[in-house]
Formats: sequence, structure tokens, C-alpha cells
Amino acid sequence: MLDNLRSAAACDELMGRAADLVDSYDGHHRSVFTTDEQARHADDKFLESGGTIDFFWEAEALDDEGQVVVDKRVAFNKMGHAAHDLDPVFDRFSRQDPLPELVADLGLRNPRLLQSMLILEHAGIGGEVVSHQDATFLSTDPITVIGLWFALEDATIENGCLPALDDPTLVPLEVSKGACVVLHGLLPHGSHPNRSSRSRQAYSVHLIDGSAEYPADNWLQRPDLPLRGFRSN
Ligand SMILES: O=C(O)CCC(=O)C(=O)O
Repeated sequence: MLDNLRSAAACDELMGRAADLVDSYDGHHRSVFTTDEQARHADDKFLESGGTIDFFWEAEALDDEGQVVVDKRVAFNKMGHAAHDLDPVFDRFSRQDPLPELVADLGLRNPRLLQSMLILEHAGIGGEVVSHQDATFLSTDPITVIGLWFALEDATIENGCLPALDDPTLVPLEVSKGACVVLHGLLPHGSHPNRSSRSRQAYSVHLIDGSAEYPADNWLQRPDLPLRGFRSN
């Protein structure tokens, strides 16, 4: 965990940009994001979002008929998965120093920014992220995926910070706004629902090594948007 990797101003700028994108989103589809194994929702919209900026609803934001029952500004669970390539503010946040050096130090020789997610976790409605290993969703051969998870707001036990859920020896990770948590692809992690009165926005970027094999049946494909590293190519 790296404290103060991004400034409070940079975090605010990213959240502000995301709020603008939410405002201009027309809400035309009702793709819910839940990680509940009983109801894992992998619809077409989700599967096509590797190369787009799309929003996924909180399960509790919609009623049984799919009608939105909360304010749109708190209705989304997350935004994914290509803002780091399609939006200049997200691009900058995802590529500015010291990330190239950090990722090189972590052993990625040919880094590619595969996906990004803005995790909204609004107060009172933010959903659970069940324990998972990123390498099972973003597999390469050999395993190379690394997650860079940024706290855009303070993450506490109260508002559902990242815990390591499967292992009783591991503890919840409370971090301050601007901190970056580096996640090895095999590390089980998740987060509890946010029932508190404070949101817990976070932003994560997952990188792989471009020299590893990327299976054609990985859920995330970007046929029209080539993967990029930290420079323009
Ligand atoms: O912030 C969260 O709730 C979970 C994020 C996560 O699992 C990830 O970025 O890999």
C-alpha cells in the first residue's frame, strides 16, 4: 500500500469527471453489476464494455420491473472498462508518474493497461464485491495481471473498505484518500456492502504484460481499441 500516491486534487478531479459522465449518460440499458455467485450478471452490455465507457447499476437502484428507484447520481455501482484510453482525465490519472516506474519495479516489462473501473460504492446502497482473484477474470499465460487500486475517498471498515475475505488471518485494509493498493493477480480480495452514510469511491486499473498470451476466450476483448502501455503506443 502506497500512501498519497495521488493528490486529493487529482482524486477530486477524477470523481468530478465521473459525475459529469453520469450526468450525460442516458441510462438506456439496465445492466446490473453484482458479484453474487447466485446471480452473476454477465450480459451483452457487460461483455462488450472492454472497449467502452459504460455504467452498471446497483442492484438496489432498480425495482423488479427495472424502473430506477433512486437518484441517478447514486444509482450506479461502477463504470467500466476503457475510460483510461477513451477519456483524457482518466488517461492522465492512469498513466502519470510514478506509475510507469512502479509497474516496472513490479516486474511488468511490457505493460499494457487492460481495463479500468470506477467503483462508486455510494452511501447506503453500495454492493458487496465477493472474494475473487483478478487472475481468474483477466487471465494470461503466464499469469501477469496486477491491479492498482486507488482510494478516491477514505476507505474504512464502516464504508466497506477492501478486506481479504477468505482468510481469517488477513485484516480489513483501511486507507486514506489518494492511497494506492497494489493487488497481485492471485490475491483473494473483496469488499463488504456500503451501508454507511459516506461513499467509498475507488478507481482501479488492471495491467498485464503484453508479451504474455491473452486467451481469445477471456471475457474482456477489445477488437476495436488496441491495448496501450504508458506511452502513446
Ligand atoms: O473496491 C472494491 O470494492 C473491489 C475492487 C476490486 O475487486 C478490484 O479492483 O479488483
